[in-house]
Amino acid sequence: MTAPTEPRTLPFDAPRRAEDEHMLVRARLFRELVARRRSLRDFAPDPVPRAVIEECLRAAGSAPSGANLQPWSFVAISDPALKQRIRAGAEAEEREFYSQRAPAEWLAALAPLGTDERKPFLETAPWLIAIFAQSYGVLPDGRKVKHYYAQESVGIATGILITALHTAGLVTLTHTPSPMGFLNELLGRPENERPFLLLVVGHAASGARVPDIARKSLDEIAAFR
Ligand code: IYR
Repeated sequence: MTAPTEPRTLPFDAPRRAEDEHMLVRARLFRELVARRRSLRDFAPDPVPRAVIEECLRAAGSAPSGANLQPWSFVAISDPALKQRIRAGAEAEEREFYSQRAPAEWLAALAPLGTDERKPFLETAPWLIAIFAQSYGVLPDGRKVKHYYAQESVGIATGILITALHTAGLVTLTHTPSPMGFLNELLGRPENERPFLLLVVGHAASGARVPDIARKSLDEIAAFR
């Protein structure tokens, strides 16, 4: 048995420690910012610079992940022909979902959102970001590397991505056409990548409306012991 090697370390670049009141102000400002995020289905066709998307993806790539294996891939799509094919693939699945696959209980849960099989926003929005979770990694020599907590890691990265895009002044829709296997085919993704979700990104159409739905209160979502 070989002796374990010490991990290499660096001094921690700690965030500046804030006074308690200042922390509370910052926490409140952040809460107010993120509370204004809404899932939107009515996008303007206006373009968004690629550099903004790149910065937000870098933010997503800073997420914590199992054993720091960073098991995510993001494919940012602005090509109109590709968006059209993704819309066609998604709508084909959604037609099946709404007319056959979805149990009545699921359709009832979706009723307040007013969703249906039509997904024009997949063509209207300037960017689609297809997010993939790598169930395992592949080394240059072809050997497979196990990934730990891939779903959790990609979920955290996606949360940071959504928050980064919102902070930049963009709107998003977390879209999950089901099943999403057609994304591997259209985007030429390898076997080890499973579609996680399709993020629709852009600006809101003028006069866009959102469902009148509420968020749970702190008491309903948290406990202190
Ligand atoms: N994928 C379908 C259905 C759908 C499912 C859930 I859960 C939602 O929160 C919203 C929609 C669609 O996109 O219409």
